Amino acid sequence: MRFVIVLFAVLMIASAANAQANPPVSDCRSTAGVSCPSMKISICPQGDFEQIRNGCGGTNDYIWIVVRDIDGNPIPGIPVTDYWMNACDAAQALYLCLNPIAADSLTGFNGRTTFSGDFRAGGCVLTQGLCIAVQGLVLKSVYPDCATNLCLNVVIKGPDLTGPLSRPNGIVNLSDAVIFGFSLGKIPGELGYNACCDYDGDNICGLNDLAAFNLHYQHRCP
Ligand SMILES: [Ca+2]
Ligand SMILES: [Ca+2]
Repeated sequence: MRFVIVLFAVLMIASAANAQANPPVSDCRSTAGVSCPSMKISICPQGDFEQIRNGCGGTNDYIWIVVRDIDGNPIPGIPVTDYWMNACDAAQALYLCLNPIAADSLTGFNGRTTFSGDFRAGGCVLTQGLCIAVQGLVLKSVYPDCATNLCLNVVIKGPDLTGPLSRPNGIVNLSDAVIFGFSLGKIPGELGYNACCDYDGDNICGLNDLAAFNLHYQHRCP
């Protein structure tokens, strides 16, 4: 009998500790943002093109998130790989590698952390921005309505634009080179121009972009 009581007590303590360590995330009370008004990141599935910290022309930029529970209390200690981002517009959906983004740290006592490193994915998002998910929940906006996905003002470009299903597929290879080749030397308005191939944003798919494409050729998700 004594053993049963002790076991019960241990289970109750373990259960309470678990509940305290891991309250459920609220997709409505949590929120996120970008450190500059409009961010642009060129990405490669291998994670070795631009980093989020380079997204506003400098080296110190970031995406931030504050994770809260249903009561609005911050949730500290969220693991760094419990997140993903993708296009708000499903038609521009990215190909996400395993663990496509990692936070810079666990969420702090205020539920906050930042992202400034790699984004390992393929694809291109020119309009409507990115949504962000924590522990599988896509954040909603704006509290208390929370009727739509929260969309961060981020433009994504990169060399992996297509694959066997005419979608980005996490590898930069010949089919992507064909798309890039059509756009090379073109400016907006010209037949074949593809803004997704203008990585440096100077309104021409030019030699700088070609050099970057070549650098990432045959790269793939790790
Ligand atoms: Ca591809
Ligand atoms: Ca360019």
